[in-house]
Amino acid sequence: MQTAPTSLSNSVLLYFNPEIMYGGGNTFEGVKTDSVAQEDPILLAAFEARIARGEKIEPTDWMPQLYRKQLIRMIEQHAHSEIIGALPEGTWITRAPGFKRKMSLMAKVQDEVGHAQLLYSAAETLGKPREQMIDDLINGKSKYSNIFNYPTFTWADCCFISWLVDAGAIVNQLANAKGSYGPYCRALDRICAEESFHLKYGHHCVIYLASGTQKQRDMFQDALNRWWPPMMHFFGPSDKISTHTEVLMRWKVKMGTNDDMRNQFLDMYVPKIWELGFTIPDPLLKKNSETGKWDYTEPDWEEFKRVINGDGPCNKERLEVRRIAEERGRWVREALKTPSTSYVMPLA
Ligand code: FAQ
Repeated sequence: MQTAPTSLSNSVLLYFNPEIMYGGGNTFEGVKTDSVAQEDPILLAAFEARIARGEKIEPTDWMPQLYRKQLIRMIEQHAHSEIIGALPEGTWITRAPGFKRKMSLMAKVQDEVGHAQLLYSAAETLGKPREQMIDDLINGKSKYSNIFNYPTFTWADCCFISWLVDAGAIVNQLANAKGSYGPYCRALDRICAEESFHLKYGHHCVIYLASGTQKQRDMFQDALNRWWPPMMHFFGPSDKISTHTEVLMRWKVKMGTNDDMRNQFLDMYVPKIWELGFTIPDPLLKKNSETGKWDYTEPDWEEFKRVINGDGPCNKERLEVRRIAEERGRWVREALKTPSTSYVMPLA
């Protein structure tokens, strides 16, 4: 039986032990099991009792390998989503309409990158080095959110992201901030505070378009038509086919199922979109008075699978941009690692 890690340094060391190594993007070669059968039943029961009491699990506490593995997978993917998520809007900073919009968008994009840093730190507490997470992203081994693999052709696309993608992220993350893993929850608390501001900014941008000229309204309607299907995918596959929901909910990492989150988003934002006079491109979308849930056209899960597995419209471009950024920043990281390096005044 595997012994329980008793301290963070122990758990970090475990990472480098090929026998019991975990991590490695989506594959997690080190954890040989997807069950808890090999865990000490007494430790496991105590761990689950703590979660049931609503206690936070901290990095130095004992945890089942499967909990560690699932957390690394999910937090790492979330971190990648923030850093890649900065790209579709980032390209609009220079083209944002007016100085105030440019300043706000620049601040928002910086926040998203900051969220990635918080999340990488949270994932690192579980023992997977940041460098390896970045490598796994660039090599296409780790996933990141489907939605950032679509192009932002117009300013309205950018407004859609700032309002509705941020809204979706908040629905999911406000719930999960009440989850069980301390470092992730604390990162989510801070992220949600900033995302709420992004949401207000995005809503302001969309109201401006909605109350503008016909051309501006058409531009947002066109964005809504293109972004609605990936937005429905954003909350993850339907509960019928989700693989990880059950275990993540049992351990209070996820505080709602994918369908719950999708439904909550529809509840909160469909009325607001309709209020602005836009049409959601789904003829079946309506609140079912019997179930109290939204009926909608089943999202195209084949497209979703293709996109999250690397074959979306912008996957290659997004990863290439990250690869170049990584390469260009290498000298900074090297310099930081070498305390003896002397400061050289730049020539220009
Ligand atoms: N995209 O079994 P499930 C943001 C994968 S942050 C790509 O249901 P789970 C901020 C999943 O990984 C957005 N892949 O998975 C921002 C799994 O594959 P694997 C990100 C997805 O974990 C705003 C497989 O499908 N948010 O937007 C997606 O239980 C604006 C089976 O799925 C988070 O990461 C997807 N949408 O539930 C930034 C929040 N959905 O790993 C810039 C934390 C599923 O077995 C601008 N994460 N997959 O190979 C979560 O809440 C969960 O991980 C879910 C997925 C709900 C995303």
